[in-house]
Amino acid sequence: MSTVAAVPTGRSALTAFRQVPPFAQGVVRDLRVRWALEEAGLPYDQELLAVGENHLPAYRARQPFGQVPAYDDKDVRMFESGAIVLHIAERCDALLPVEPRARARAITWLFAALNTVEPPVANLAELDLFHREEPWAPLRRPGAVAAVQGRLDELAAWLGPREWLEECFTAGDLMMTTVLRILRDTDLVTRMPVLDAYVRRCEARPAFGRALAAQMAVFAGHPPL
Ligand SMILES: N[C@@H](CCC(=O)N[C@@H](CS)C(=O)NCC(=O)O)C(=O)O
Repeated sequence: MSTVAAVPTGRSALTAFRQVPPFAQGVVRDLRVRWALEEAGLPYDQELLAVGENHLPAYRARQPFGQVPAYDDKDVRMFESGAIVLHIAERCDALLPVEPRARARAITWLFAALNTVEPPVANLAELDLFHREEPWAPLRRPGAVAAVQGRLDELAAWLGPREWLEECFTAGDLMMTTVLRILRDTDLVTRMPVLDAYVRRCEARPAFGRALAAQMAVFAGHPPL
């Protein structure tokens, strides 16, 4: 019996920002959902939010933290990019293997990306993007870099000569790539040949190209902030 859940009957819709500062363009977290939908071959609509609209009560009823993305496929309304990607992945065989053990391993990597690698990465990004001028920033940064480097070393040691985190590309690779991309303004990933090649391999997937182009097209069509 197949473990692939039924494809949602309704067309999916995700929320995204109409405009963001240049440093965020191409890494806003709706990219993860767009990529998953592209890998799954599911068409989707986008609901674009103006700055501040994400904090209105109507939106918080959908996303309690006022963040993007939120998601709706007429079957279920969701928030949290990881949960949404997993939901989509469970409905197609492009992102999660059908074999139960391989499927569990792929889900493991999805959580590892979000729960083990992303926290130090996001901490460093916040420091660099939002607190760079604070007097305490230079004191904190070395420790923040060391925490990221530790995770990157461990990830590179796992990957070694592997093409993907497991036997084939899965939602785990999708999520890990979007996390590593947050470091794009540093050389932390690009100076590590294993990780640099891995990210490039994932980004070379046509579905990623379509997802990125779709996010960037929104910003190109709206006046800069
Ligand atoms: N854990 C959330 C994080 C979402 C998130 O941080 N979204 C950012 C854009 S990438 C956002 O909406 N920021 C606006 C805010 O927090 O006010 C997820 O993965 O969906």
